[in-house]
Amino acid sequence: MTLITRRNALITAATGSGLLLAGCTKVRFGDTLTGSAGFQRVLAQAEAWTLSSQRFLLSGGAMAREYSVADISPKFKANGTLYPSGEDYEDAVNEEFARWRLTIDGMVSHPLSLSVAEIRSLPARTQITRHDCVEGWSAIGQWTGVPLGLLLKTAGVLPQAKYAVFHCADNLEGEPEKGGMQAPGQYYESIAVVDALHPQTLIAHSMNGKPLDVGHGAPLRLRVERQLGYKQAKYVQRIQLTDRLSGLYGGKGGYWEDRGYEWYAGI
Ligand SMILES: Nc1nc2c(c(=O)[nH]1)N[C@H]1C(S)=C(S)[C@@H](COP(=O)(O)O)O[C@H]1N2
Ligand SMILES: [Mo]
Repeated sequence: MTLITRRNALITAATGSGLLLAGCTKVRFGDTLTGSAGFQRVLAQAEAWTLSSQRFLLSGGAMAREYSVADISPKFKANGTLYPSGEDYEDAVNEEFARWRLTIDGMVSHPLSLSVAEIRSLPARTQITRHDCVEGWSAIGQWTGVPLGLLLKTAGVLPQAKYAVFHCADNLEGEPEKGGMQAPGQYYESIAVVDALHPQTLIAHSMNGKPLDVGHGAPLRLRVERQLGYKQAKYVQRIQLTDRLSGLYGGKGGYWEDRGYEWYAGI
């Protein structure tokens, strides 16, 4: 049994790296994208990242289970914020996220700022995983995105950084039916740097082969597959590397954590 599981993991590993290489051929040299120094730096790191994630897999690193295309849920519920309020997000939708940037800053040696088009052009990983929400529902979906580890290697995480904090575009309105514990607030999340570097941790731009829709977090969301649904931050705009969570929002490392939920939320 263990052997079979292990074999599957290795096959997954091989497929994963194939995708990484295939992703490289899609890079559009000679257009405006080459103007971005950050984008070029990420590309230069891609091979080193492929090697390091392969090493992780071969050394038996724990992977979340991956499913087949036939397992994809016909309906994947959207939960929490379904459409961020405010004109800024509405404008961003109308202009197809042309001016949306993902910033990586804080305890890094080279802060990065990438457009959605740049992120879409980077080497990608595709994985089919099960999403588990604490509210008691699960769904299997296929996610495609750039490994967060590749972005973090490029940004150069400083040794003292312990957490990656994801700042989202939505203010989640109060939902009284959730026990009255919930007050409105900016959605955010955080994970440990070691989980951010895991090969299945992605900044996803596509779901089931299509660009993310608004309900599921367009244009960019986190997938951190060994943790619960509320860790999977949608509408991500900024990733901040830090050595402490106190002082950010409610200080407990996430919107739901600030309202009493567990921080690690492993599955
Ligand atoms: N920005 C943001 N991210 C979020 C939420 C949210 O309300 N806002 N809800 C979380 C919860 S509780 C779950 S279960 C998943 C739902 O993801 P989905 O809408 O793609 O199903 O997103 C998580 N990430
Ligand atoms: Mo959830």
